[in-house]
Amino acid sequence: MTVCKEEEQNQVEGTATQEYGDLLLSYLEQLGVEYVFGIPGGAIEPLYNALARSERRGGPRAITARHETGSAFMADGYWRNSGKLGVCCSTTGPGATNLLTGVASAYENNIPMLVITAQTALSSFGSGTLQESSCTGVNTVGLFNHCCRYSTLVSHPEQFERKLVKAIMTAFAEPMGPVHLSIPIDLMRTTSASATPSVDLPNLLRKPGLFDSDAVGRLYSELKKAKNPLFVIGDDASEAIGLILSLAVGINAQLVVTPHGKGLISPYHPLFRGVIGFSGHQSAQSLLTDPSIDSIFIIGAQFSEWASQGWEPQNQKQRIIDIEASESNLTKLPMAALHVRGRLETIFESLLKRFDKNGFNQPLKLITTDGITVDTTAEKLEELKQFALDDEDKYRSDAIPIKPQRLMRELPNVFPPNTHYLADAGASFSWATHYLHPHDRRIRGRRDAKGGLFRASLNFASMGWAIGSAIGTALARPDKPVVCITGDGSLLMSGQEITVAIEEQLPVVFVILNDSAYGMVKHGQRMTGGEAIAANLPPTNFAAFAESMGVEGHIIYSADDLLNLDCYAFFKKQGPTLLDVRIDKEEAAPFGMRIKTLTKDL
Ligand SMILES: Cc1ncc(C[n+]2csc(CCOP(=O)(O)OP(=O)(O)O)c2C)c(N)n1
Repeated sequence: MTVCKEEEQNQVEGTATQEYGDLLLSYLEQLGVEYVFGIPGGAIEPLYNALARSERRGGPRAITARHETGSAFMADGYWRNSGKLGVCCSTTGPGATNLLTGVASAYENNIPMLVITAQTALSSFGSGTLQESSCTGVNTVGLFNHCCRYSTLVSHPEQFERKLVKAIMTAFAEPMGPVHLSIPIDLMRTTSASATPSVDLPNLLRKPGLFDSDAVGRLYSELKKAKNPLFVIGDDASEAIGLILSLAVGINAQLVVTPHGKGLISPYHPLFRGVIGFSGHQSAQSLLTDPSIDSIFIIGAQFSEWASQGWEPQNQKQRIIDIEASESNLTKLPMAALHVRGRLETIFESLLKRFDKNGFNQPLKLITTDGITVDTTAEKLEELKQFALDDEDKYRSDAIPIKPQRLMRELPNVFPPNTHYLADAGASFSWATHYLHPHDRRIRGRRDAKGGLFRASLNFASMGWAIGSAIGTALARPDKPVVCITGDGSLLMSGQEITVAIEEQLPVVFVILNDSAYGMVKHGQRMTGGEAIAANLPPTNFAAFAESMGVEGHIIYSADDLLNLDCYAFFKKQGPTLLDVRIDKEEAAPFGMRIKTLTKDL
């Protein structure tokens, strides 16, 4: 362990270096945050000095990304899988502007994130100093104002703690999202009176178990009388998913998920009927308008374009009951017959208690129509699938080059059942939503709050999100296998982040759908009759690219090439693996519904 001279001297004198950067990190430590993602440089150096001191005493440490947006994607993945605040930082000027896309993505996906950017020294404002980022230069507070719930300049030491606490509380308030502090270099290196937080933030952030008890009473009656209920589950339901599944089994409710909610429920769950919305399953979508369904319970779902495509909830309003912790979700379905607000975990606990007392009317027997008890072993799982896939023949095809549909079918067969999959913007997301069905054996019961096995960043849909986010996921969950599915275009945009997985010795597997094209754009142009322009990419050997970085790389041409690899071994070593999959370029991903939206007339 190396201790810098100044600190050695301080230790001799019994004084520890105590700057505002140290105070900031003490607050993060109080919240259990382990990492600050970013790239160093000039004006942010005082924070990095504090990070070095923090790392030496076992506090939060720096993870160095290769592009600042990658660091925001990593912070996003870290939050989604640890439930701890995502934190990223950059220097002034180009560091801050590079960070913007990742922060905007977090804003659109309600990810609580603390964004620290360095600011020009206060005394230099207006002087045209290098990378000036104040209101007289490229105004970074202004830039982040449009994609953060709070964006402010800390212009006096006495504001520091107040603004930091306000920022973190705002990040976790509804709707959650990124917050930005612009901290001048001179202020960050000012000695603070104390490096100990004066506010007990974990206590302040504790979410009360509040809910609207009258509405829950009405919800109970609706659940009790529903003969053929449907649960539509979104990703905000994750904190209560085990309880929700217990209730669904109790009242025999069919289950569909939004694209964001995919991964919360086993595709082989006997009540699961598929994904609605973008790239989902027609059989799931048609349940939304099926007249035999008497009530549609929408739970923790953001009804953005991705989920609602083609469905007009106003036509079903008397059947819709919306159960949400987030007001912003409620605003998407104002026409619902009943709105139930509150913490989902508390609501479902309360409902289950009532059912436990009064009994379920029609519990699902975990028995099939043939009288066979449901067997959830991997061999039997595929038999239980109760929703229809498009192009089943391609899902099972042995053709070379491998069909992307077949690739998605085989990934869960070669990777462990508890693998976390992240699918990138582009065709990856679309293929995975429709065809990737991890062998998740969870049927009901209390579950890990962050237990989803599939993630995508839909609303902002930035290419490269999955690459950074996979690294954040692996840091948050070192116990879980992580697989990132991405395109060659996204890899050429953000593939440099793989070197972070090397440095951090993270066994993430990157699966590249290599079609020498911006595939989604290419096929979108074809589907809409547009010009075939700007969508081709030069053929690239990504396995060789991986090897140039010292990463194990394999080229996959066929299903057999994949099945012959020992993919479990990839997770037993310290560092990433890359699979360069040469997919059939002519296959168009199932994103027809998106095309309908893009070509809609005014
Ligand atoms: C940062 C960013 N730039 C542009 C786009 C628009 N876009 C959406 S999908 C796509 C093509 C992605 O290509 P690739 O990563 O190769 O994936 P594929 O669709 O071929 O699987 C593009 C350019 C985007 N979503 N994000």
